[in-house]
Amino acid sequence: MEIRNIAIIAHVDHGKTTLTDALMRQTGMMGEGVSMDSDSIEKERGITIYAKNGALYYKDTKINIVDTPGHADFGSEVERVLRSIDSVLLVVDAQEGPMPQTRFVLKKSLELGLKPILVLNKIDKPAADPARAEERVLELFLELGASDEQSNFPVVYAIAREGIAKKRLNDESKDLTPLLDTILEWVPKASGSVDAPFVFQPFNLGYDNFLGRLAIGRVYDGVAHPNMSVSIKTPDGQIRNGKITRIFNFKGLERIESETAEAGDIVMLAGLPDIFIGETVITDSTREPLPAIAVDEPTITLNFLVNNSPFAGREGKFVTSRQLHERLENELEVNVGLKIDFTSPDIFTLRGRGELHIAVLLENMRREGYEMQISQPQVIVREEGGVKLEPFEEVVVDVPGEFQGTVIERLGRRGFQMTDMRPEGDNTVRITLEGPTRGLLGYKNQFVVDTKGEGIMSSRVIGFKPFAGDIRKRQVGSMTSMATGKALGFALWNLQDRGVLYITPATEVYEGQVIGNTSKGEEMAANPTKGKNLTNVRSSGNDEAIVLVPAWKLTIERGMEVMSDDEYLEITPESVRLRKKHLTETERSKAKRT
Ligand SMILES: Nc1nc2c(ncn2[C@@H]2O[C@H](COP(=O)(O)OP(=O)(O)OP(=O)(O)O)[C@@H](O)[C@H]2O)c(=O)[nH]1
Ligand SMILES: [Mg+2]
Repeated sequence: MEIRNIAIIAHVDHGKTTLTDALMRQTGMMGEGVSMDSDSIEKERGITIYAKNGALYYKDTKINIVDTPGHADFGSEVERVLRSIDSVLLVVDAQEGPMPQTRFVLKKSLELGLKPILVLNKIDKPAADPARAEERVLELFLELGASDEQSNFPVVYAIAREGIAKKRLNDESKDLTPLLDTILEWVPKASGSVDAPFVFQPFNLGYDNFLGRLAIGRVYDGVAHPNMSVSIKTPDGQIRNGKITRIFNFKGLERIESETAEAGDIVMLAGLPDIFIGETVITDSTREPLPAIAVDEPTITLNFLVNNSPFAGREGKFVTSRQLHERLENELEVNVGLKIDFTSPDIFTLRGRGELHIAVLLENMRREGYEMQISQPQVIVREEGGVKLEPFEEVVVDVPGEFQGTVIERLGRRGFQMTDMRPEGDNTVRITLEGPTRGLLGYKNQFVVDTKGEGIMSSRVIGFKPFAGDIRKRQVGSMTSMATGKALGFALWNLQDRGVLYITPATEVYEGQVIGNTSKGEEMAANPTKGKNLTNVRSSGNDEAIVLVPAWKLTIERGMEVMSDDEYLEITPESVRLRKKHLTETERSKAKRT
């Protein structure tokens, strides 16, 4: 059977997963209500976090599809997939046109010589403008130095959500057949010879409690069988031996145990406990290894420590340093963009690709029953030839015209310079800026406030550049509890004029816990447990009713954004609390003096 290998790439939310799901459903590989976004956090947030592969059968051809995440934090997931496939579906929202991550994933694809198929999706949106989007995509191809052949890409118009695709805008169509046919027409047949010695390279890792580490990758040549002895070569030529114990193929999202893995196919192999992404698995040990698969370096870092707050251990099942260490070691098995320094027994240093990248790990851990604390995320600064470098990002914002001034000014103070501005439909402008990642930490929430929730912002790291010097951020001041006990509505009512509260009445707090931030930016001690208890008053009518502004509930990401460097974020299965590193006023002033 012929095989075609493709990846679906795009900016976040442009419809990759919806399209993949629809392709799977049309070809009978997946039922209703099943999605490639199968992880619980993916389902909740509606975004893809992990690259996943599946396979479908169409007209006697097996099509392996890798669905990739669009969020910039997970860019390394995309990068390592691209080398192992033969073409990409570049999905672009017909209203938004190309966005920062479109550029990133297209650039990587073109560099590898891939010939993309353009899918202009969401043509059903009232403000969709497929012609303009197509023109912008072509501009982008040319700007990125695409060859003539690459710029001559086929275009398919789609409403992924309805499972419809067409080759011309005014064609009639009721399913995705036009897209499937375009794939067969344009994507080269998977190459490789079943008669040659076996060559395999993993682009993804999996883990199974019984089978251990699993390697997902492409068979370039040859055929593998269970219990076959192999050699594993690192990109720099070191060699070790191993044995493939079991083999799995894909059908839909399912893995199906198989007796063979053949040249051209994407498969999963068990039995190689120390295999890593980018290594080459071969039977002819004299063969040169395949080129390494590069993964972008981490850009932010934070400390990770045992929860030692007064409420530690109330909710979590796993709270010790040893348990955290073990869990993090396991994470490193599959989380390629993550680095951890375990040198100190109590404080681990995590380095990751962005706040969301790390927040997802923390969220997974709390759901599994872990408790922990983290310090404020910092960008990674490094030296090269005596020059101090820090990560820089490109930010693209779409905002209604009336907010453009505020956004440019606010980002300007955070070290960002505008590189482009153009109208984007009625009364919306698209502004492109460049500046240090450092200036962006803690900005997301401000952006929502500044644009009254109507702005869209996306960003991606563009590399390390010389340190941008001091930047002026608005410092958030903390409102810190000086008592331990239950928060009272009346006390909170008294405090709410001073800033934004993170807690609601009856929340248990401890001394040194940060219960809100102050609007003027000053540090403030408060007693949320003091005052008359108003429960009776509230139940007896409205005469003396107090009206509380809804609390700004902390989530892991919100916490990471507002916390200062003298604070920890405490994360447990049920709660996210912000606290001072030093819990009492006395300790804090002592710490300040030393
Ligand atoms: N109007 C419209 N909405 C669509 C269409 N296709 C997808 N969507 C919606 O767009 C949103 C994002 O879709 P996803 O498929 O999750 O996008 P994605 O590209 O996989 O997102 P990430 O993996 O997080 O980068 C969802 O709310 C979809 O329902 C379409 O053709 N028309
Ligand atoms: Mg997705």
